[in-house]
Amino acid sequence: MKRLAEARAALASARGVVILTGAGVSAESGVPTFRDSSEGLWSRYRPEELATPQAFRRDPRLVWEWYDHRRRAISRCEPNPGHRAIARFLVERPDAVLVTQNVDGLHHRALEMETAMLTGERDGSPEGTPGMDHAAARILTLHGDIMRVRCQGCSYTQIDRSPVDTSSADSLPRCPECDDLLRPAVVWFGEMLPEQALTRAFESAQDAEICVVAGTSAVVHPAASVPTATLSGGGDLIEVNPVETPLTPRARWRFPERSGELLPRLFEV
Ligand code: BV8
Ligand code: ZN
Repeated sequence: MKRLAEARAALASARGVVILTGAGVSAESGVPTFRDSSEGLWSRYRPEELATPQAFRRDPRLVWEWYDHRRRAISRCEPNPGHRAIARFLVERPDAVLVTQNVDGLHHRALEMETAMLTGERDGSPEGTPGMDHAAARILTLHGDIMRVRCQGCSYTQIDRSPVDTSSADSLPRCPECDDLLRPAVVWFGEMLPEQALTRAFESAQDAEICVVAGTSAVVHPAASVPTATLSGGGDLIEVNPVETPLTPRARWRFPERSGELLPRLFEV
């Protein structure tokens, strides 16, 4: 389609590309999006009520039950073609930066798969594509990692994929250093985003000529403001989302398609 050819040409000639992703990019991997992860069992709570420090203080068992449910679901999911296309673009384009709101780790797993494939294509020769080694450093994770836990009392933190025993408040995971409660190492509503990642996200967006926004309702801030930094720097937006969002009116190209279908066609180098 003509608009896709135009958007692809703009990406090819752009100096600096930032990609912002949200839960919609993981939907085709079977990860419930943030709004609909409040389906079924969770329909009586809004995520904004569970993903808060107040909710954890009030009822840590309930909050851990919700996260344990999501962690188990995510551990059964694989990166989809949308994740793979973004990962390959990051490797091929050292001027590309990925900013993600997702906490499922699927972008990193997609990059590992692409890197293994590209290295394999070079029959495992040590040097990869120039962009390969530092591509992971160009993935900025704004809202944390659902498979990581951290202590609410000290600096202890650890990747821990094991199921959580939420049968009682006493069975919840505790810190091996100070015995305080452990919590999911994600950013809750009302909490600050990681300073360095957020600063780099806005700086990259300001300098970018194009920001691709995929799979986000663009209502959670400050992440949703990243694309506007590209606009105020004179750049353009490409939006990929079956549903309109507050950014839609400002997108120069908009593709109401699913990201798993459209991104491989948009990014194929
Ligand atoms: C902070 C981790 C301040 C936890 C998450 C009023 C105005 C502006 C801001 C605020 C306000 N009131 C309050 C705030 C601040 C608040 C906020 O933005 N609230 C919103 C609800 C209004 N923000 C915060 O609290 C942030 N912190 O501001 O701190 C501060 C200042 C000083 C001192 C201290 C503090 C922290 C926000 C981070 C919250 N944590 N996640 C967890 O995951 O459990 S946010 C959560 O929402 C997820 O990370 C998720 O990614 C994110 C956004 O949702 P989306 O990713 O967009 O997912 P969603 O389901 O909404 O949409 C999916 C989209 O995909 C849809 O559009 C759908 O159409 C599309 N889609 C579906 N399938 C596909 C698809 N697209 C393509 N292909 C498909 N196949
Ligand atoms: Zn501790």
